[in-house]
Amino acid sequence: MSTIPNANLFAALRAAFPTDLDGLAVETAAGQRYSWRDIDRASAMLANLLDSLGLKPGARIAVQVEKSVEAMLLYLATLRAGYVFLPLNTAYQSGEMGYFITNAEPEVVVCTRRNFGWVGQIAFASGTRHVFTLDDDRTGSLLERAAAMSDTHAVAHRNADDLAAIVYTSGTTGRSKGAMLSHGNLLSNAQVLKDYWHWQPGDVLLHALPIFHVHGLFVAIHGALLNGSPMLWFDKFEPRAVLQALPRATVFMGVPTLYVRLLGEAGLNADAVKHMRLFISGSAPLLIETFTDWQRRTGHTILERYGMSETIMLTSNPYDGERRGGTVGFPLPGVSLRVAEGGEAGGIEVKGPGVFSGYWRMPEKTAEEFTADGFFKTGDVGRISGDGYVTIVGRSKDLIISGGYNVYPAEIEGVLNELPGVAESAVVGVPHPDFGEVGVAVVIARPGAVPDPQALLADLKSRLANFKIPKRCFVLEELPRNSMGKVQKNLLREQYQQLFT
Ligand code: MCA
Ligand code: AMP
Repeated sequence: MSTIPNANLFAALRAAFPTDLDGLAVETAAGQRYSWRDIDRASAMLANLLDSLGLKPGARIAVQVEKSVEAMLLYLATLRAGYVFLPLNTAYQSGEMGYFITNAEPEVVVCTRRNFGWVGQIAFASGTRHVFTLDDDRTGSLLERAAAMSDTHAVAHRNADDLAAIVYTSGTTGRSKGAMLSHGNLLSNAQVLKDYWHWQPGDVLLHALPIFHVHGLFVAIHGALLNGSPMLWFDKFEPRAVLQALPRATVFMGVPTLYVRLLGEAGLNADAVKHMRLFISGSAPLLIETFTDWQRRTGHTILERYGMSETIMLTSNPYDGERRGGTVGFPLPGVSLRVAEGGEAGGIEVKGPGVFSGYWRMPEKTAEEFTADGFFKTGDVGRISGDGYVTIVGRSKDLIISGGYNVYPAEIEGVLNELPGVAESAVVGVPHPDFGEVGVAVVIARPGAVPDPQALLADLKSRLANFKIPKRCFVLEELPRNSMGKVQKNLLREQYQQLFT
């Protein structure tokens, strides 16, 4: 028997389950209840199913399914069996999925029954041996096969630097890159946040974020499980239903759009949130108006934090001290954060136990993103106040964050430029009251062509995830350029600044 402690993240989460395994672990909005024993047994059955497939060590399990408790169980089972989880947003269309699957070469793909035809075709064509289905009503071949498996499973032994997940994230140019996250990256971050946010007995997390990305999958789920806290589970964010459930919760995590939509509910007041302990925001800048409106309406001060797929959480406003609006707080314990160029504001560079080991099969890209002394270049621009608060003032990367989802203009422009009648295009982000920021496309026609903006957007929608589609499209005579011939996106941004406000 190995004497080295098991660094598998699941082992730590399982060790934090309460002693009473019959207590409530998850309750869905539809009233379905799962005990801790259910979570343990079901993740064991799914882990045994994965083990029965004879997968290679390090095999990727790619999952594109709607949010459900079973989807979370599949994540936990993948950790438990020691394979590598690859979450994929259900909005991704076939071109996007084709790229992820050929790049990651998963041995197992799990998709919805509705998408089995096309996802299965892509997967089998790129060498995937097993394609299962899983729907959000607890049906599909994955659960049918798992039902025959044993409900006990010894957690696979993993080292801290063994891979646990690959999260795809786009770059300034080119295709998406898979950020490789280890058991050690994920567990160390979860442990730091448990202390920093004062997770405590009696906590209940209201979980209403998607679980395809770091915020909902890691920050939220690990937080609750590592504290042995139950979750009130919403497959979709419905502000009214969430508001009604808040009296039973103590912790809530959201992207700013969720707070904006909750503020739109007349019933949001101090009484409705009187049992709450903590509201956390991240993934996109929280406007100071939202921060102060929330304080005024509820008496609670939202705690804003900052992170990335490549690093998990990096900074947080304090639990006890001043939560300063417009800032993302202090570097978390163990995180070294500096501003490049030594000036007032500059590129944020970070080092710490949550920082990933590199991009999947892209050693050159990985090398480009790290400094000679081992700091990761985030692409965010920030400054640090005299008393240590970090403020994100902009981004050096050309990125739009819309409702907490990242949209890379280069990707949209690449697809737009291929459409009939389009000579060239530019996509910029402009302020939006609901999503914070949305994309606007500007297109230059080919000589003699008269492209219809609505038709272009409809065409884009069949090729890209819906949240990436610009909300408006304009056909112009020419793009503003500087003397070097570079498109001046700042001028386009200024021109369309007021479009939605
Ligand atoms: C939906 N739509 C959007 C977005 N979401 N448009 C722009 N940006 C969006 N984020 C559009 C759809 O394309 C559709 O348009 C219409 O809205 C309705 O779609 P539906 O899916 O019903 O929308 P919704 O349910 O109202 O979704 C809004 C949402 C969602 C709840 C705010 O976007 C969301 O859950 N966002 C959270 C993202 C998140 O978890 N990010 C964390 C990433 P049409 O009808 O024209 O098709 S992790 C991260 O960033 C780092 C690590 C960190 O620090 O956390
Ligand atoms: P992702 O690629 O999905 O991991 O998104 C990471 C990016 O989200 C960061 O590089 C930031 O630009 C942004 N981000 C996350 N949290 C915040 C925040 N609290 N304020 C501003 N930007 C944020």
